[in-house]
Amino acid sequence: MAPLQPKPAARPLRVQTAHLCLPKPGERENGDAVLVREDGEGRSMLVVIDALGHGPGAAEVSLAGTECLSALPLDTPVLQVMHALHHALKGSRGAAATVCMLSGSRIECCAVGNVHLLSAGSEVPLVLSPGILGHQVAKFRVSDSALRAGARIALISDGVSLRFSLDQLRHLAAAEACEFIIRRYRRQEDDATVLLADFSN
Ligand SMILES: [Mn+2]
Repeated sequence: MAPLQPKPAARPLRVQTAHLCLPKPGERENGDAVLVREDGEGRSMLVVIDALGHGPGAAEVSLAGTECLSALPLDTPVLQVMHALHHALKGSRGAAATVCMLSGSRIECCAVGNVHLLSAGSEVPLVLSPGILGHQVAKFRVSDSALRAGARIALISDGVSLRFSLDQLRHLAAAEACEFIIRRYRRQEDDATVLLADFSN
């Protein structure tokens, strides 16, 4: 029998990101962290980690998380990525995190805890998984969907209120939109992060 022909790969979308990640006012160290990795060939990883609490203890945990994720190949399925992160944070105070693995125009996401994902221009039907990475996660819910050129997604830690929509910020470039969101919607009692990614042909 002739071997199955591999499906022709969809032309990868280009991704452009911007982010702001700020410690709680009065703290020097940040328990939130952002990781953006790209291989230049259509694969990328977008992450926001929010370690429980804030200050130096939380910063240590988010650093352990980004170190773990930095070492993984970019073709790792998101479920495996989350298991690796869960394992790496065992024994720590724990964290919430949302991870997106992009390949071509596909986006696979998983979120444990409340780092929210917003999308505009494409549906990313991500359901947050209850639990704490490093402690207990009953079930990792994964979403797998296609992005169109012109789509924008945002990962937002709970130090930022969600009383805005990406649609209302459509006219702003990613970096300006991040600044606008932080200036208007940042909460003062926690570390605050917004990561925006714009997709184009
Ligand atoms: Mn938080």
